[in-house]
Amino acid sequence: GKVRAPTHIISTISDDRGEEPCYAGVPMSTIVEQGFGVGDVISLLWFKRSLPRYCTQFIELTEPCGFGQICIMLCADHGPCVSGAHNTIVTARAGKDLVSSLVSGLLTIGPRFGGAIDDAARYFKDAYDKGLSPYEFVEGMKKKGIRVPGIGHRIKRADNRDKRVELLQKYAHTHFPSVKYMEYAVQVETYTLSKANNLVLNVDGAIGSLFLDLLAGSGMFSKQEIDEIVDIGYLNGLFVLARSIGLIGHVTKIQYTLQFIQSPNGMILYPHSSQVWHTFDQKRLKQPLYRHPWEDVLYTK
Ligand code: Q5B
Repeated sequence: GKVRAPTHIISTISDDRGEEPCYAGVPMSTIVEQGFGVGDVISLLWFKRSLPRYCTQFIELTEPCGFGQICIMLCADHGPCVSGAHNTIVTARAGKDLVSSLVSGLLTIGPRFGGAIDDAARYFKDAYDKGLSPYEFVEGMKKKGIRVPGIGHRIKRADNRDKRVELLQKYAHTHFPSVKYMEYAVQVETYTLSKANNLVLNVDGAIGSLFLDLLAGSGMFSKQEIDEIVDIGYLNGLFVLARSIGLIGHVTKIQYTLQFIQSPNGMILYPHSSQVWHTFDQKRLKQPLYRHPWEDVLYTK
């Protein structure tokens, strides 16, 4: 009989062989006709199922809202001074292209900056499921020499909370059937704030704990599937996806061609809106090669 040659790749999330591409079995036309959003597409391609609207809206933070979109919108940018944007700007100013500038910023995402979501979910889940008090959890982490992922921020303080965290919490309180993991994270924050003023629940910790609530509360994942998602680590992808929007913004900007027309009185600028092109924001601003000032470096032996 026929023998199937062994394949080199296994794919379960998308298929472009038929008349139209499918995401987790859902044809593109259905996605468009039924008004799916980015959160729905993330649900299909990351979790291989259509999640309820409140979940996808959380991803999107749209109205009516899904978790994914909320996360994406709130994490899209946080100014030029954070690690990722700084790298992207320096790279663009070195004359590099969009993709190089983008990835140089993305490469800074990790345990300290933006990439603490998966670990926050792992550690909060483990501590909550084991019934550890915030004191036992935080002091246990300290003994192991591990910083609590999702706690702490360079500029946010107890008296200057992160608005993004508040918005995510508000959304979840309104739409999620249960916010037990987030409430646990808040109890942890209460304890860490008694130690230092900047040990707030940060945006990574808020998303990590709330995603646990989303997975547990949606009723669409078995306990084993939740453990696998948390174990594999999907959630930093939300920050990567979102921050790519901001990083690209730091590099590129849509600019209108200005047509110079000579008038009898001198030069007049007429915006010619039909011609639009992308140019480097940093180039548009005529920013030179970046060099850090000596005065800002402590040279020491
Ligand atoms: N301490 C975030 O630290 C930061 C502690 C802690 C126990 C902790 C730090 C941290 C965990 C990782 C995390 C996500 C590095 C942050 C983000 C996105 C962003 C960024 C933006 C955006 C800040 C001073 C003392 C030391 C430490 C102790 C600090 N954190 N203890 N658990 N978690 N957090 N990252 O201010 O006794 O003096 O040795 O690693 O969740 O990235 O906007 O900037 O959208 O772009 O540099 O929001 O918290 O403080 O390192 O000088 O530590 O606090 O052990 O104690 P700092 P350090 P001691 S959100």
